Amino acid sequence: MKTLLIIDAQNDFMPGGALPVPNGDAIVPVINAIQHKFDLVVASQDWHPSNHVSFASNHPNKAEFDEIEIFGKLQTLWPDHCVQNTQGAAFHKDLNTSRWEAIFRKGTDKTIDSYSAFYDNGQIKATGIKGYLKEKGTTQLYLCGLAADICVYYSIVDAVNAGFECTLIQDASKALDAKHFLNLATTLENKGVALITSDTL
Ligand code: VGL
Ligand code: ZN
Repeated sequence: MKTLLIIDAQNDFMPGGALPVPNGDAIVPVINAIQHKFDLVVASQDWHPSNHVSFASNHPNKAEFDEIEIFGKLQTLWPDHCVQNTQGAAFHKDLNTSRWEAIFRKGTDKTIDSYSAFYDNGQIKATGIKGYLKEKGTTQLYLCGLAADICVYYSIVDAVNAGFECTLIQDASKALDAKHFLNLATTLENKGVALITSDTL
């Protein structure tokens, strides 16, 4: 059973947004064209309170893109983005959401960030998506969205560990740092993840 998981296709990650991914909006028509090929379509949504720990603005002596330690792990400090109930947190207006059966919100706890759609960065709290996808009968999980080198990457790692057969749809994903993503793509391939383009679906 084939499921498509669309990661964080939100305005703040699109050109003109608070934390723009280069060419982020190029994924929208690609995603719209492929959704009908899946048995189930779900999405994640980065959904932060304004006092979130990952925002540089909440650390008076730090700058955007500085790193700090949270629960023993390095955390990049981001511009304020995907604040709950703002336009920046909304999905791109051209994205067809009619087939989406569920949206999993993440990053809602102000004390910890959550890149993956499965768990927070400390692997403490689950979103429930693993159990949801299993109960729905998902065996093959196809992932896409923004940003390929951050939230898509960490979601794939958790999905592989959860036992799903994973595929990354490359032209339906864009990275914040495309060079860095090339290294991560090799890591994913070594974990058995298939890297494809949407024309082969
Ligand atoms: C993301 C940085 C901070 C993402 C979310 O969706 O890739 N990146 N929050
Ligand atoms: Zn975020």
